[in-house]
Amino acid sequence: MKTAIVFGVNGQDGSHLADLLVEKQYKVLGVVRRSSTDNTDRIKHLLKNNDNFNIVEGDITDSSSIMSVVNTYEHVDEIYNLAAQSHVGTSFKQPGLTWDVTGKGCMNILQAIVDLGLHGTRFYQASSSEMFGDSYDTDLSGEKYQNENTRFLPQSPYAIAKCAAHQAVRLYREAYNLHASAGILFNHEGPRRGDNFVTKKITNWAVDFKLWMEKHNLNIDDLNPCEGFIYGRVLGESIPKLRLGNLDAFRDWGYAGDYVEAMWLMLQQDYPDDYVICTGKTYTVRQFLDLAFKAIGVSDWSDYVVVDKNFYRPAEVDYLRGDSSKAKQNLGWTPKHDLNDLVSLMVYSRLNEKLQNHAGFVKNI
Ligand code: NAP
Ligand code: G4F
Repeated sequence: MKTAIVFGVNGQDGSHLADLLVEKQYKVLGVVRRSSTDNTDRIKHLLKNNDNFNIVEGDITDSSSIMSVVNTYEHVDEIYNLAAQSHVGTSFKQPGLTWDVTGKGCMNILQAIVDLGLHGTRFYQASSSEMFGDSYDTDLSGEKYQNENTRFLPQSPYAIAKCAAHQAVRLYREAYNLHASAGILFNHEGPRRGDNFVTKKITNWAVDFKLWMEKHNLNIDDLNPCEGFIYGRVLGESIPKLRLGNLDAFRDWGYAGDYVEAMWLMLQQDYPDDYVICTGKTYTVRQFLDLAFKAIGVSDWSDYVVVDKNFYRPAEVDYLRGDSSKAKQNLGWTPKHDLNDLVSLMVYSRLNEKLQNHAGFVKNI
């Protein structure tokens, strides 16, 4: 039986990857930071039902903690580093912490692999399209894109830390002959996405808005949007508007469940390498809003959304659209879901979650 260690297992991607590895009959050890409250919501279903899935406490900023985690199994086939301070906006407010976790944390794991002499262990690093920042290439039709050959021009402390980690993977691969690969993943989302990323913030709000209208038996014509609130027919019936930052940024959004398959495929190759993983299509946040509101039956969201400068970042990444031809050719990987699927999935699972929670069911999406 193959063994894998997943750092960041309770995050969005970590939980999808753990599902995939368990399905492939791996014995999986997930690493979770200590928390004063329960932080295992996304992996509860695995903890309950699977003997081949276990978790252990650990922190990638602490080398001794990594050493003891990595030593748990006699032989580790694969180590995935998905742990990070992963919010770009937060990285401007906590640059030091972001550097320690998102940058140095990766180096700590690589060094542990070297120090423990784990030459048979394969390593995956979660690199990011944020590393491209303001940089792009242009294809023959004049369209902008980024691939493995596009230079990095990071625009946030997060992206700088990811670039450092990415370079560490290349160096350790060359210097120590490690089977270490990096997936340069473009934005990927789904029902398990953290609540403060833009897609989740929008789909959660849209569903809550729909349920609020239903609860109070309101139609669009009954609504009175003014200042930061939307009012209903009677006093006390109100809901705060959705507050967002820059609506004009372009992102290449895919489904997280598809992207973890690419991570696994990278570690099944004879040779380690770096791969761009994306859909190849790009949309603005504004277009994402259109789709999410359409999914709840609202054609014009402009009265319900406030553009709030507090959600702007000191520097923005304006345009991301990937080209994953290399992954298609070498890994046989292509995304299975498009943006319409993604929006439906996020909207309907939020609806499900709200209705099931209401009826007292346990959520497991
Ligand atoms: P996420 O949901 O924020 O998960 C990050 C995970 O890292 C969480 O489990 C978090 O645990 C853990 N973590 C944070 N600090 C840690 C520390 N010091 N030691 C150990 N674990 C720590 O992020 P995600 O969306 O799943 O992304 C997974 C990885 O891919 C991240 O490295 C992210 O930067 C990268 N990435 C993501 C995307 C995307 O669009 N999702 C695209 C490109 C790259 P807590 O729950 O305790 O915070
Ligand atoms: O959802 P976001 O916070 O994702 P962002 O910044 O693109 O980063 C995500 O994808 C990266 C891969 O490219 C990952 F490496 C990273 O870990 C993370 O998963 O923001 C998307 C866009 C940005 O342009 C942001 O300025 O949405 C814009 N936005 C507008 N209003 C907002 C908001 N973003 C957030 N989080 N919250 C808002 O209210």
